[in-house]
Amino acid sequence: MDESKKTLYSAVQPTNNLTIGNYLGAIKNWVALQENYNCFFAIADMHAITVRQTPAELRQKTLSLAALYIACGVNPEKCTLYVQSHVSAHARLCWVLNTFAYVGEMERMTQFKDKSAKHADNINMGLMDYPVLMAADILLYQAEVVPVGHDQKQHLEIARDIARRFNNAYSPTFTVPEGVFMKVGAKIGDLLDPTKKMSKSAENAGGSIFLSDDKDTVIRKFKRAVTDSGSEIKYDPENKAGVSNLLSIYSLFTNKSVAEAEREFSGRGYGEFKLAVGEAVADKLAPLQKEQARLLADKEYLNGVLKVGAENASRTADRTLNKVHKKIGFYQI
Ligand code: ATP
Ligand code: LTN
Repeated sequence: MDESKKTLYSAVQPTNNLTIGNYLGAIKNWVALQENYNCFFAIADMHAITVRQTPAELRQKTLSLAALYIACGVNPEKCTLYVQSHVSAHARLCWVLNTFAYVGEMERMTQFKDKSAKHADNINMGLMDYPVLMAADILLYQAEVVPVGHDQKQHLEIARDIARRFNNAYSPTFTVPEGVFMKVGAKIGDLLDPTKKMSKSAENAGGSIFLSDDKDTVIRKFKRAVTDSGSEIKYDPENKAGVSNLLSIYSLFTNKSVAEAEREFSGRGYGEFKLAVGEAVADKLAPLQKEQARLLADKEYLNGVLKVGAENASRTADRTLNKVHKKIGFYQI
């Protein structure tokens, strides 16, 4: 590990298929950041079980997400890629941090309220404890930087609060992390209701583009995307949420600025514009899907990456956990 570099941490849950929202809001940025930071990228399977999962599917999705990270450009030679449940320090630090988190503040979390409403038959303690486990993830690695989508902002604030509370109660122990949110891309909207975030688990799959969608599906979904009244292709999220969302997606997939994209489509119709966005996205997804499939066929390689990843992660995580155990007064032999 290069000690002169800052540490960066992020994770995605292996639930459902990933959408282009997850890609643009999170994974795509990791690839650029991995050059300048010591990166830890986890597959958050412990978070995933806060909503009931089918065991065989969870197993398969975990491996599939590992392959996707690598297919997107995450380089296991440059960063630590691992499965959260393989590193026992996460659960152990989470327990300690639970005593620094308050029930009231957990109940007020937007995601907890949303997920409780959605899964009213299973409002389990894990769902409420989700932000504390996330704090444990980040704090174990003394991460300074955490790139996530906008929806995780509240959880990141809690992680910062917990770090400060612990540091104040004992002595400086945890680095207080900073969230990193991209200006464009941190909040990709649903294609059918652009004011809502595009989600893996949306009720209507027509509003989400999955990274696994084939070209026909991608084009069909973009053709049905809602646009706004008027006919101008202009970035104006307040008044033109649909068009602005499509411009963001186009800009991020083609690496052109939003202004360039506006110029490119000026004077052209919505139909033509939506088709062009669909084509641009589908063309980028095809090679990604192919590479993911190739990697998934080589399970031995993926297992090797995850094994080394868990060993590296454990080394760093155990160091922090030991410190914490000492500070709180757990008896050491
Ligand atoms: P679910 O809908 O199942 O709750 P999710 O789509 O929110 O899941 P997560 O695994 O919770 O996915 O999030 C993975 C990463 O993707 C996080 O950094 C999150 O902020 C980001 N992300 C999720 N949805 C979007 C979106 N629509 N736009 C930008 N970033 C997003
Ligand atoms: N809750 C996050 C996934 C996640 C995460 C983390 C992100 C779990 N642990 C630590 C950043 C840092 C989500 O995106 N839904």
